Amino acid sequence: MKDQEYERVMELESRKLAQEHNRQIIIQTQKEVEKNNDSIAELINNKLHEHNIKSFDIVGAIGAGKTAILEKITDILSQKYKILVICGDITTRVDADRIQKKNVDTIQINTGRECALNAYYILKIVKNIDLKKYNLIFIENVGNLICPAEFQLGMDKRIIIVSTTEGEWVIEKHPLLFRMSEIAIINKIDLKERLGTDLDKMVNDAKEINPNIKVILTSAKNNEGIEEIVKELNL
Ligand SMILES: Nc1nc2c(ncn2[C@@H]2O[C@H](COP(=O)(O)OP(=O)(O)OP(=O)(O)O)[C@@H](O)[C@H]2O)c(=O)[nH]1
Ligand SMILES: [Mg+2]
Repeated sequence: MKDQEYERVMELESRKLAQEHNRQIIIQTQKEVEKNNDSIAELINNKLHEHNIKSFDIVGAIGAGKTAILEKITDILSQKYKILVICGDITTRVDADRIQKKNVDTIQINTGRECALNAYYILKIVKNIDLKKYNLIFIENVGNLICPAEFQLGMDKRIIIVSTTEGEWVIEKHPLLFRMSEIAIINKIDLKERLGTDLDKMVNDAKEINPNIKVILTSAKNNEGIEEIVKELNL
């Protein structure tokens, strides 16, 4: 999208921000966010490409290990790249504080009652940071396997994370996000035996739902599969 279009959305957004104490305006804005989400996402992606930034959007079940995996991969990647991690949660900045220890910049978004981030949140960040500072952006979405499907965030690739503790049916029950993702991580394989989770079924389900998806088995606890994720990012 052209710079003019970017400026127009920025201007619109600034005006909304100025009015954010007006309840009625906030409600209108929410509707507009949903309507315009995809075009805002496209705009964000173009802006990141202009700055040669590669970007990844991580979604997954609550507690599947999104932050744990991010801690591990940023630990490796921060030796070579300048990284920003944006974390979405209903409340607290626990995840951002955890990842910040890995020598990367972090921004925590608290969504309140909303069960997913949307492009509007990300636009606010993109327009307020110096993009020249970064080569890589990761977003950890709110832990949820349903809501994030509604909102593209303007990242290059989506990574979905589930784990052995959610049971072997978790993938077949949530096909949409698997269809929309490029990489599927099945984490906590160190617990597979103890839980009796049928890992083969999980892998097969992911492949059946999306034959193009790359499935990676990991244990963030034991560092298994972490290098494979880094390789698959194709940086
Ligand atoms: N055994 C085991 N535990 C893990 C693994 N990965 C993460 N955990 C643990 O699982 C719990 C949740 O991990 P997080 O990384 O916070 O998960 P999350 O997906 O970011 O959670 P939310 O952001 O709250 O949705 C923590 O206690 C982790 O230590 C793993 O591979 N094996
Ligand atoms: Mg987390």
